[in-house]
Amino acid sequence: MKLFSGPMSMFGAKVQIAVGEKGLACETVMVPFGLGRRYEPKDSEVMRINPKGQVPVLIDGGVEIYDSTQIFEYLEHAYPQPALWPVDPAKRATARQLEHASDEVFFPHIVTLMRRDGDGRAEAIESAGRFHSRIDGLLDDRDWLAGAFGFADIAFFMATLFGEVLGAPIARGATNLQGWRHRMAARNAVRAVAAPMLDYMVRKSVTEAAVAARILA
Ligand SMILES: N[C@@H](CCC(=O)N[C@@H](CS)C(=O)NCC(=O)O)C(=O)O
Repeated sequence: MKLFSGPMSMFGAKVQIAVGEKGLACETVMVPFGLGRRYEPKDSEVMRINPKGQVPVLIDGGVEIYDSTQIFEYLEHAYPQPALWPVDPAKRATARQLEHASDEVFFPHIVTLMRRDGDGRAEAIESAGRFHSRIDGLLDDRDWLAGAFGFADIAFFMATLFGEVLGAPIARGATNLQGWRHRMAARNAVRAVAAPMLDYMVRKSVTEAAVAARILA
């Protein structure tokens, strides 16, 4: 299996972690990335497989697919153990909805924080905080977002990592969420991906060593 990801790709990191959690042998190719030029010029294999020219892209034998959530679906069908979606249909639907909300409802607020002009910053931080509170409440009666550990946790961990780095930290008072992040950071597959990414961000002055240390504490 070959995975194209990027040194600062939130979506690529989701798949890297999932591959690690499933214990799969994988060659991970980090496409060239720079803070100024971003992903240009695009990798030719990524361009061939993904019309959007984005990572992650996965090649597994004859399967060539893109999009982190689509790749999660493939991984779960092709490599069911350990399961990262709940088996029960209702629980699975809830887990998928949480994974989707992490990418498509929460993360766009964090993307707003990447804007150089600072437009919409205060509102984005407030909205991210509201989402944090919602998940903090959800974690009142469970250790993981959808019951057992899985894809929803992986997606939200990566999205909150970028939130921490870009100025939307998890509040100290959100104790359930703080505990969840601590449990996430203790997982080998999570650390194996998050630690080098945070090192890269510290080296490129995207964040400070103290922030990186707090995320992985
Ligand atoms: N919905 C896609 C989003 C992928 C995405 O936005 N990838 C970014 C890196 S995190 C990318 O390759 N950006 C380059 C570009 O858009 O040109 C997924 O879940 O994989």
